[in-house]
This record gives sequence, structure tokens and C-alpha cells, in this order.
Amino acid sequence: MEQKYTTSKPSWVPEEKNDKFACSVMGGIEGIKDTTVGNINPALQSGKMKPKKRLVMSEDDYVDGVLKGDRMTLSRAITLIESNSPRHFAKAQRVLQRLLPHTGHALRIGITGVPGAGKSTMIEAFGNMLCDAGHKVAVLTVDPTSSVTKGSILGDKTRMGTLSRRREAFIRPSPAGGTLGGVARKSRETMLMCEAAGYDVIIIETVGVGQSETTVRSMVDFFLLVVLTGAGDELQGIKKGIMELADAIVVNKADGDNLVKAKVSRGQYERMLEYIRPATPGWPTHAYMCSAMEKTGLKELWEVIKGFRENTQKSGVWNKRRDSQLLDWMHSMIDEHLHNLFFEDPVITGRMPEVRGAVLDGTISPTQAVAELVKLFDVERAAHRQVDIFHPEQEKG
Ligand SMILES: Nc1nc2c(ncn2[C@@H]2O[C@H](COP(=O)(O)OP(=O)(O)OP(=O)(O)O)[C@@H](O)[C@H]2O)c(=O)[nH]1
Ligand SMILES: [Mg+2]
Repeated sequence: MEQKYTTSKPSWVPEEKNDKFACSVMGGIEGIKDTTVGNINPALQSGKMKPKKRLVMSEDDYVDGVLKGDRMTLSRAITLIESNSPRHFAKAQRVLQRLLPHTGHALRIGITGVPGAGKSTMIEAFGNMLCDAGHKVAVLTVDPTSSVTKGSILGDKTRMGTLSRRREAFIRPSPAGGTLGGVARKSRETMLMCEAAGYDVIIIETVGVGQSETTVRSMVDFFLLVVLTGAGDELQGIKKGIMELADAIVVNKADGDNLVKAKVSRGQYERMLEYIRPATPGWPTHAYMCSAMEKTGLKELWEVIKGFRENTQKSGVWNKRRDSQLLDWMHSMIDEHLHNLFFEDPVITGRMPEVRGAVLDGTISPTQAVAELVKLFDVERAAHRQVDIFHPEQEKG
């Protein structure tokens, strides 16, 4: 039976308008049946224009593009590395595997310091100086809090404005969110990608809070601590732990009225360093001065870093450190991977609430709880699950 739409309102609308019924039906537009269609670009609707499709890049595309130093491909390869999807993970690892023979030649520099110490300003000035001297510089940041403080990334991009516009430089902010372990893996792999793309100086900035400076120390050759001028009291606030990681300390903002204070601070740091074991065997850590704003002291700093490379390469400490960094990295990934496999195991998660309850009410000791849970943890089951992570397209037997 042919249906006729003779009324302009649905049957459930009361005949008489009253103020309890707040709904009304608008009149339609002639010729357009579906209002959503009206929002589409007419060129698309008529078929004259095809929607832009993001090309899926093959493994070869990634490898060739990165090796050619193509920045767009490098960016996309890093995005692949940063992806949390198992399918991307497997592809990223295959790309990385093929790029590995082209990595390792760069000088890796870590820079830490309290917020506002001038790290980004210094990297901008330092990076420009190195580019002028013919280097290719990649700047990465490791900031496990960046998912919370997204603003600082935007700030960095503008603070490194002139550097980010140079062809010889590549700036990539920290991958957002995730555990420090996850961020560290992604940053390391990003660093390797940059090396394969021909960057010969890699600078990694991190804020001097929490564990991130230890993480960055574990991926670089040379570690620089940027500090500000300050009286004795403030010096006490600098954690001895951070000073123990540094291959050089630089007092920044040594300019204008601050210059005299900077000299005093440098002396104080020098004296403190006498009591601290150097971070790198055979390389005494010293304190220096610079002004990132006035671009003074940066050439001297570069000479120090080059001196460090020469010294440690001659003594063998350079290679020894890189080897132990690789193995430490592997070990920490094993830790994290096993940890995740355990805590995400369905049998473990199912049993966990009861075991926790038993520990809390004193029925079993934490040691017994661990023994029980580990016994429940079936390695074969876990191995089966991990196929999803490492080889998602592989048939599961
Ligand atoms: N006078 C003077 N000011 C500087 C110098 N270097 C940096 N500044 C200023 O200090 C402020 C902080 O500088 P940033 O480079 O953003 O510091 P940061 O260490 O990267 O800070 P976070 O990224 O927040 O940890 C900015 O206002 C800079 O202009 C310097 O050498 N002299
Ligand atoms: Mg910064």
C-alpha cells in the first residue's frame, strides 16, 4: 500500500500544542532527503573529487624513505614506532630491524635540568650552531608526564622556532602518555630511526624530575646537567644523584647582572664535584658557564663534548658503555614484558582479588601468595598470548 506523508508531524505529537511538549518538527529542505548529505562537499557528492586516502606505506617504503633522509617518511616511521597497535608494532620492528645496520654512528647527548633552567633555549642555540657547522641534528624529548602537560610540548616547538625550520634539524616531542618504560623504548627506537636517516648528533631533553633522567642517561653517550645560579641553599636542593649522572654541569643564564653570580656558582659546583664519583670512568666531570640567550659558552661546551668522545673512544669506555646500555635495555624490556604478561593473564587477574583478600586478612603471607600466583601462571598460555603482540598476522597453532 502506498504510504502518504500528508502530515508535517509524527503521530505521537499531541494535536494541541502545550508547554509540556518541547519537541517540534522542522520543515525540510527541498531536494535533500538526508540532512547529513547536505554537509558533504558537493564536489565529493558529484563524484568529481575522490576523498583523500592516506597511502599505506610498505616496509620497503619506510626503509627506503628513512635511508634517503626523507623527513616525512621519518616522521611516519616514528609514528609507527609510537603506535600501540600490535599490527603496527610488528611492522615497526621489521622496519627497525632493517635499519639497524645504519645506526650507531651518531653522538648521543642527553640534557637535563630543572624546569626553566633554559634547556630548550640552549638546544635551540646549540643546535643552530651545529647545523651551521655542517651537522644534522635531531632533538627528541623524553617526558613521561607529557600526556598531562601537553602545553610544554607546544612551548618547546616555539622555543625552538628557528631550529625547527631548518632542513638539517629534526625535532620530535616525547610520545604522549604510557609508562616511563614504554616512553623509553619508543624514544630509543626513535633515536635509532633518526640515526638511520643520517642525523649525526642526537640531543635528548628531559626534565630533571623523577626517574626520567636515569632513563635518558641510559640511552646517551654524554649527559649534561643544566643548572641556574644560586646561593648555597639552592645548591643543596640539587640532588646528588643527578650530579653523579652528569659528564658536565653548565651554569646557564651567565649574562647581564647574573654573570658574577654564575661565576660564583660555577666555583661552588666545582668544589662539590670533588666529592662526587665521575659518571664516566676516566672522565672528570667539570662545571662550566654559558648563556643560551646570548649564545656564549656554547662553542666551549661543544669542545668539551668532542673531547669526551675522543677520550672515551680511545680508552674503550665509549663502546663498553654502548654495549652495556644495549644489554640493560634488553633486560629492562624483559622485566616489563614479563610483568605485563603476568598481570594481564586472565587466570591471574581472576584469582588476584581473592589472593589479595587472603593476604590482607592474614590467612596467607605475601610470600605464599606469590608462590601460589606464580604456580598458576602458565608460561605456555602466556607465550600463546604474546604471539598477538609480536606476530599478529601469524597463524596461531
Ligand atoms: N637571561 C637568560 N634567560 C634565559 C637563558 N636561557 C633561557 N632563558 C629563559 O628562561 C626561560 C626558560 O627557558 P626554557 O629554555 O624554556 O627552559 P627549559 O629548561 O627548557 O624549561 P622546561 O622545558 O619547562 O623544563 C625562558 O624564558 C628563556 O627565555 C639565558 O641564557 N639567559
Ligand atoms: Mg624545555
